[in-house]
Amino acid sequence: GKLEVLGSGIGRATWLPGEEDSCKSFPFDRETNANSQDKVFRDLMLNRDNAGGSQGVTTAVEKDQSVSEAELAATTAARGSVFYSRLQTDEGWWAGDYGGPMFLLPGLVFACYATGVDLGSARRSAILRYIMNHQQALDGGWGMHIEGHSTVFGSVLNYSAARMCGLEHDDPRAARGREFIKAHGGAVASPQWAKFWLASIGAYEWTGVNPTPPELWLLPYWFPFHPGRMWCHCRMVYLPMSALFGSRWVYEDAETDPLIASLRKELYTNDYKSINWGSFAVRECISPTDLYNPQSWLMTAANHVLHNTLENPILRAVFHYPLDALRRAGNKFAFDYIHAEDVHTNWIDIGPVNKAFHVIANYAAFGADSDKFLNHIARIDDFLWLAEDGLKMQGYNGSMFWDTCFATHALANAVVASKLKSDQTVITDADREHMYRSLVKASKFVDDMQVREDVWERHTYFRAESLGGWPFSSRDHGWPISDCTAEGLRASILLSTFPDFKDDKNLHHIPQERLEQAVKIMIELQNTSTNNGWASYELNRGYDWYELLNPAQVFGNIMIDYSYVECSSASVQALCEFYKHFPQSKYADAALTSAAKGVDFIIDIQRPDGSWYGSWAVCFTYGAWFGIEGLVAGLDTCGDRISKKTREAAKNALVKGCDFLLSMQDPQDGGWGESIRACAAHEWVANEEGSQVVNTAWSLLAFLRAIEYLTENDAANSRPFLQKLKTSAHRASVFLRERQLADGDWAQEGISGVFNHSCSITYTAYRNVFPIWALARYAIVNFAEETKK
Ligand code: LAN
Repeated sequence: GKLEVLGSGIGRATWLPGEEDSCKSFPFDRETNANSQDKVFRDLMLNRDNAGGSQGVTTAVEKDQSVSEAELAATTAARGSVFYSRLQTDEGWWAGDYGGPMFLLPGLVFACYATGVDLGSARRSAILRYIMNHQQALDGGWGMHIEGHSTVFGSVLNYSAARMCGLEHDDPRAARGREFIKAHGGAVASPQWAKFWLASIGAYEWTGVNPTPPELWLLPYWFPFHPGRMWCHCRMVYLPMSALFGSRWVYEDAETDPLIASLRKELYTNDYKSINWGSFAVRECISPTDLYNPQSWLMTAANHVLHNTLENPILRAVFHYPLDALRRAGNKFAFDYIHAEDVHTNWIDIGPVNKAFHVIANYAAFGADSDKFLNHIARIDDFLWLAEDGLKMQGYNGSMFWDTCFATHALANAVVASKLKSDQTVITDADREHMYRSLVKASKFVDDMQVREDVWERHTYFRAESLGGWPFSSRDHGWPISDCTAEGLRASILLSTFPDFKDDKNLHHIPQERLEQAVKIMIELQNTSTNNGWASYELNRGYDWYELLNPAQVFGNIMIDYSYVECSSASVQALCEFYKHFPQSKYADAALTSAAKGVDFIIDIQRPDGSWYGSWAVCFTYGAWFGIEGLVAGLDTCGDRISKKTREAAKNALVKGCDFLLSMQDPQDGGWGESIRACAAHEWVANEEGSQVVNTAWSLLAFLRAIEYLTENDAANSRPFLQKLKTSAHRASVFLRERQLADGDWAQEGISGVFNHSCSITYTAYRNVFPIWALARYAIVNFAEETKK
């Protein structure tokens, strides 16, 4: 029967059940490009009966001498928009492949296997297809993410999951996988998280897992180290880990299941029974292939001490009364907390890792027939996505809201650009109408997605305020994020003030009061006691030294929520935008003060070479786009809230930022191309395949903002520099145009997103949204110039 889904269900991207086979109709060759083109979904959307409107017949402007680059850019943006709006769902959002990490799907497969959830043969075979598609031709292993080198982490998890989905022991691909695993030390050499997962299914022993004691939840919050002070993603993964560790949960049939017995042989170089699980050597063993973030001496010492005291069976027997009571209390809090997180997120959960763990935790605590467990099963499809490479687990329950905000800017700018040159038909009326309708639909979704209340018992469960915020995916998920709130606010203001929409009854205007709620939450999220920047979900609650206790080995900088240029710039921009449109609001003044302080942060974290490190997408082009947009927003709006000195510093930072980008532009094709490896290296790494549209669009957007600002405020002094920027922008526009495909799409190039410095994540929307946005802006800025002349 159909499982009941809690929550509104709006923005739920689960069109795929029953369609699992359709990936077979599209070729996928990892060796050419590890990224799928997201063809399955796009094909489905393009062929809908109700796709309506234009079929992308926007008049192409012939490339002759009389047509300016700006006109060509406007046309290309319009064509791109018409195509992209055909991918919009009826609820007004855009979705796309949000895969990339390779360590998520196995968690879900393990959880379902161990709790007896049948994913169905269609899903299983599409999952198997995905895993085998991403086995590396080079060495037979699997990476941590689709563009990464093979690791023991990726390999033991994917190998085991593939076996659960029907990969035969004697299949030559399985043999190659085993070969890689064994050559690198077997499952004993895998990082903490893999050991944890394997222990849950009974293919590793709990005594060989470094402790994640649930007792830590019982510490008082004023204690300097408390899990409630950790970055929410770290906290929410540690949570079920502590509960499952605390109860040493193991798949009940592990001892009799032939597949588990076989995995115990397949994943190890030695006889399973002979392994000295509790030894330091086994617990701390990790393959060099996996070690992005070597564990600190402090963490090693803490592991050792905890393992030999709190987890020592003899000590536990002797002091069983206090120790068991503590463990029971720790477990109880952890399971209550798990339930609260389920309620807060309508059983979606904050991310894919705790989602899979919570499936097990609910099974363990409440049983297979409980509503609580079944509510989870009903929300599994939210995380699955089907593309040419197969069925994958996404990094979140989607990126719907985030993508919709950016699409709104892109489309709105394309509409404006298409109307500036009335003597030249850059777009048909039918197509423009189509774009309007798309924006109107988006306005409903933006409205729908704003969070309307704080979560239940939020203080007990370390939750910040939610009322007025916007999430990254959907309101059912509900965790608000600083920059998603900022983008939501910006998109709402843009839509509400869009000149052509004044009388459109269908447009959703968010009332001022609710916009103020968003402003309030953003002001509260500024880290005023440290650096005046914005972190992702919450205020920074911990300390830098928490990183010494990072147990993950494969990720860096995950322990606390740091201030980021992206989150800070988006917040500054949104607060400025709010001030401009609502100067009478009771929050206007506070918004401006907050934005002005934010400018300091953006200046402070610029690196000496003029670059900004982008933490959530690849990498310095993304950082520069935010850095520059944030600075200009502040300079334009904050008036005397910014001191003379800061104003000078901001201008210098702007020029330095542009200089950095100029130095990285490809002299041949005028584009920019950055590799995902830049994120781990913390320095510019050129993309091996050359320039890419997404990096180029970010750079172009940054330049256009700088050009506008300098032309307006400093034209006399910066003439030669402006000329450089304009020439460079022209070349970038040509590059973006020439990469557009005949139907208005752009090809998926290298992966765009990243998290925790080391793992890539797919944003398929970016290849459409950013070129459209940048080209449209290019047209608008240049038409303005032409008119002035
Ligand atoms: C995301 C996705 C969105 C992203 C932005 C809003 C773009 C960013 O500006 C702030 C950080 C945020 C919210 C973000 C944080 C880390 C996430 C949640 C992810 C990259 C999506 C997946 C990732 C999550 C941690 C993956 C699960 C893996 C673990 C190691 C727990």
